[in-house]
Amino acid sequence: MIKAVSTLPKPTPRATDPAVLAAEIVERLTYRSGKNAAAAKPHDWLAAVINVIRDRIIDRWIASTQETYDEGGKRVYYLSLEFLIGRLMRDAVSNLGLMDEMRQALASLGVQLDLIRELEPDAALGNGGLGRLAACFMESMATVDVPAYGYGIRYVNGMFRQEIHDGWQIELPETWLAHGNPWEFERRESSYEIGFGGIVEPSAADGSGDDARVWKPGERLIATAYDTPVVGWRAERVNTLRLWTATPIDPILLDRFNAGDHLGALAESNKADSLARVLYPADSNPAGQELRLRQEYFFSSASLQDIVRRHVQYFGDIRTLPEKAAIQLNDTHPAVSIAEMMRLLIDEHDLSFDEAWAVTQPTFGYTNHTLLPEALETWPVPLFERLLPRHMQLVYAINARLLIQARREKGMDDRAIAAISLIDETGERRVRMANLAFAGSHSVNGVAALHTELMKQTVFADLHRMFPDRINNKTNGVTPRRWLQQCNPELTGLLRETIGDTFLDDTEALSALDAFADDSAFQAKFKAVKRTKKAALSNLLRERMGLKIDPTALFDIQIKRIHEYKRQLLNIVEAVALYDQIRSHPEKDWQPRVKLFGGKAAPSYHNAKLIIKLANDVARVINHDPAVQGLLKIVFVPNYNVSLAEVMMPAADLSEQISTAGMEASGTGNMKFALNGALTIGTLDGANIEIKDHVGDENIMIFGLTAEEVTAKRAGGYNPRETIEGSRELSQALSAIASGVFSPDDRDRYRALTDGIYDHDWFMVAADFDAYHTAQRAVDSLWADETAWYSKTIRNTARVGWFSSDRTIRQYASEIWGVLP
Ligand code: B1H
Ligand code: IMP
Repeated sequence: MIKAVSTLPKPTPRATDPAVLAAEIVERLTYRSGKNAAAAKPHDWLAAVINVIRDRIIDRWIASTQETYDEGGKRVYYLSLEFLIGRLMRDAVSNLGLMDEMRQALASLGVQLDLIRELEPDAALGNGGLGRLAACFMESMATVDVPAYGYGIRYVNGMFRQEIHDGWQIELPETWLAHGNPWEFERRESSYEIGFGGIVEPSAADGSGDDARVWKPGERLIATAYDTPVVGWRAERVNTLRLWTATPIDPILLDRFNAGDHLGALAESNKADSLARVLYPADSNPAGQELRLRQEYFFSSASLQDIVRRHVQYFGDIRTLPEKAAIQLNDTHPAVSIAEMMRLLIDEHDLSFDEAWAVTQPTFGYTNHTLLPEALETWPVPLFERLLPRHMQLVYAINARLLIQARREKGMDDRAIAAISLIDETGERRVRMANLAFAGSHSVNGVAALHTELMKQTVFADLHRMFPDRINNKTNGVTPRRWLQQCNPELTGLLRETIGDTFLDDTEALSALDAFADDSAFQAKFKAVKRTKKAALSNLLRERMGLKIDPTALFDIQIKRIHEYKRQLLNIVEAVALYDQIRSHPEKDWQPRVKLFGGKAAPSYHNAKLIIKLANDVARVINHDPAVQGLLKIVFVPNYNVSLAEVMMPAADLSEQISTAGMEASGTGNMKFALNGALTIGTLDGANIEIKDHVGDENIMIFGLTAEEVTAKRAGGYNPRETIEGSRELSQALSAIASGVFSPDDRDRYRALTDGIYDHDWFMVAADFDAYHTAQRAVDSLWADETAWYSKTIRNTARVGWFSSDRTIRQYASEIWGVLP
């Protein structure tokens, strides 16, 4: 049918000099968009540029894929319900090393790269840290030359767009695919049937002794792959991000249509469309709806069918899977994969249960990202059984073996057995996805040292006793390409002229900068870069919000999902206290400060939405009070996303990382700020602790209770009311908020919020207030001493190179996946 590949003509690899790029851009404009340069709109230029860049990527993509096949080595599969990518154009151009060439090419056509760049929509297929981590990992796996595939869902509507109306969050659909997606390629040949519901029958073969069953799903639909190339630094390797869409088997039921049932004829089609359509916008607290479980199974099944098909096709024997594939579960969202793998091996590949387990367990790894009890995913047994009857059987079978083994262990009592069980029997019976993921994986990792320690002590204590070698730590990292080079070319330029280019390939080489921390000439340059980035943010705020912000003020930034444990409330209450003090003591040497907030609240999270409203209410009052003399400004920046982060991270002087100790698994924003020369004010939580260890105690502002102290306080005797009454600043600030000073239109708006602090203060806002307030005043004093300030911020940039996701991925590769490049 097709001639031998070797006899076919080969495409000529694309040239990269500016003249060729410019000519090709014009060619694409003409023959793809049907426009000449005079008629071309900025979005036409963007489309042409992406097209031209894409060709260069494809050359490398095909070469990388071929290499992986030729070498027949082990592949990594990263399964994640979220990939929070952002824009791709600058990333691709920069990693191909064509930034200057492309700029020149466009300039010769009278077009500015930075203007058309901003027209590209963000691919926002994720909520926050977990999704962005997956995106950083994809880039780093390509960079450190790990053959890897990301697997996820091609949501038509990713993370919602946030507008602020009268201080309240409004959610609007984000339509990133509205004008097509030039980065993706549909792969019609890679499509799989996915079933739900129905019945399970004994194996047709014989029956007794055979572990196989026949699952006859009541519903079926098709998963089809869309591939996006992921370019590593210097384009050494280009990996694949494979996202699934759902389509009906019968797009229209013609018999129904012809019978006049026009809506019913489309029922199947609508059902399939809605399955993979919307990202659940809940960060940290899983939505327990049926559609969510369907999404999880849909993408898990499609991905595993693809992985198994590829393995059998190229290696023949499914039993060798653990040698050729490492499957990493990004939290429990794909944990049903453990049962699905067992089903594929037993029912479709004729392995016995024990043989299947011997293939499954060494293949999977599971990463835990949170210990919050409300965040641990469980599914009601009746729902699980109705949707996935065969998987329910397999979960019981896995559980039976697990619990029999547990019984044999020394010192396992009924309580321990109940905690280890895959089924939670405390109330309505539920399937515990974390226990399933733990049991079915050879490695279970946390994302920062403290978090991993707490995994062993709390949620997984009993499983850890049974499998003491399974839990390990892999502290998170961020890609220095997007989070330094691309978002801060000014700082990158300064670093290159100061310490050379080594750090571009080895972020830890930034340590050479330490020698310049006290050099006044270098400090002046570092400060000038920071000023440029602050001016850029000020401009953005003027354009988007009509605000006038003084770029010489201290930029104090808290940007992350709005969550009580992240304690935006602590920050706002402290701002109110500061406001009081400025008014009472206008004669003091106050340092001008702008407090910036950004972040989305889950639509159903009442208190988080109230905190957004409070930030806006407080901003309105403070920003308009002449008594403040512009010394304090509060800004809530709407629609925080990856692209906004790329502007805000480099503009920060102070990074707010103030979660209740023990509750933030890692944090990754903390790393991005420090890398760009911001000082951290933070608690001993998540990766803050390791950041402190790297930058040194004197270069970070640590305050507040430790995780241990939080636990002890909660265990007994904490009386928040007493604490509040013992702090004049705190009690005044809370009374002002509670009594309606900031909400004259609805005086009781914040009553429940403040009552929560008085009554139980679960998140230790009152307990940590004085320490936080004191640390903030120390920040003021330090800011007043410019030399001291910049020597510390420079040391932050110099010493956080270890938090590169290249380092993290190398650790996963050697210690979990066994694919050391
Ligand atoms: C993190 C989540 C999360 N932890 C449930 N858990 C979700 C949980 O849609 N859901 O149901 C979505 C997300 N996200 C974050 O992961 C941690 O809070 C951060 O501390 C951590 O830095 C990040 C990456 O490891
Ligand atoms: P898969 O790995 O079989 O899913 O194929 C995905 C893509 O990899 C295909 O669309 C091809 O572009 C490429 N591919 C598949 N098989 C080979 C091969 O044997 N050599 C090189 N590339 C391949």
